[in-house]
Amino acid sequence: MKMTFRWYGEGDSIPLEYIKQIPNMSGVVTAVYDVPVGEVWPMDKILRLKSLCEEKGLEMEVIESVPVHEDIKLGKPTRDKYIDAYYQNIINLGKAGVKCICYNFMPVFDWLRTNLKTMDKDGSNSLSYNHEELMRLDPRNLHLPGWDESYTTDELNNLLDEYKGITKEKLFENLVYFLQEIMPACDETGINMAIHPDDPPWDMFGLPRIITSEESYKKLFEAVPNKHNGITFCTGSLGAGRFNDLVKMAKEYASMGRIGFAHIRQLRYSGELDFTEAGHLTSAGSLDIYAIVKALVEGGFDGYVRPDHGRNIWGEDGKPGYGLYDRALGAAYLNGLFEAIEKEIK
Ligand code: DNO
Repeated sequence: MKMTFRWYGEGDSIPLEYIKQIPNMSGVVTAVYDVPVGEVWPMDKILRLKSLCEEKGLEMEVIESVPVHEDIKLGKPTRDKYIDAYYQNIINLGKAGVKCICYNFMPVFDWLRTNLKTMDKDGSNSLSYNHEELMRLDPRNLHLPGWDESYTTDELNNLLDEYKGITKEKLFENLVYFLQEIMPACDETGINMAIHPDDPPWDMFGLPRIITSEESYKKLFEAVPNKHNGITFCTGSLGAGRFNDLVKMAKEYASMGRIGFAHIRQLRYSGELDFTEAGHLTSAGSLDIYAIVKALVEGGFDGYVRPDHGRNIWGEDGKPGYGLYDRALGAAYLNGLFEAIEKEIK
């Protein structure tokens, strides 16, 4: 495995140097953030990011994310021009030495939480999700914090209307269409696409979500068998669904060579659908992180890993989920797990 760390580009308050100082950091996971969704990322912007990383001794082999334009998810006639741009992005990123692209296919919203600063009794705080609270929100007048993309109220309402006819089946067909169109760019560059699961893994505000469970992956791999059609195994997203057997899934998809990227994060269940994010250690939450890492290693996983969402600790007031300290602790813990398990298995 290669240990990596998410870095939000030049706007990130965490210096690359600090990231490099975390033991075993091979590189960062980043993106070009100032080009509108659906457009081609200029080569000079990509190369600038890469050289900033390399100056600090870090690789830039994983991009998270190249966002997918809503017209592609909606299957609108305009999708083809956005797919062409996506195709070109893959080619450009391949030229810059990128090996893996993380993306998602969630309609309108990326990950959703109801509280970004849930206090723990130890003084740390983290993200949490309360289903009833979410259900009480008016999707037509939403002001949830933490989205990767924000819309004006009008834009949001128009988009929600456009999704009215989009069933899960239709959305899945649109995903398959997109993947089939871009796979030649992956064959050419060797880049692995790694779809991020829906977070949390159930429908939101009547919008379909399709990457949620074992059944989704079965359909996904059957529909697009190309080896570059891979996944981001995100323990926190999939793990929010108690129906998911993460150990079994990790082993199975790693053995199939489908896991390009692993996001490792911990959560603590507080209700059937409710959870609070926690420190990465197994004993800190409800997911058996040790067993998941073991399953990955036993399955022959050799992709990228990053410690996902950390808490705010030691007085840090970081970007929600993406402060320095707790993610660094998470990386150290994961490094230890991987080393121990890999040596044991050999
Ligand atoms: C949240 C992240 C997601 C992820 C995207 C991938 O912390 O894991 O925002 O980057 O869903 O496209």
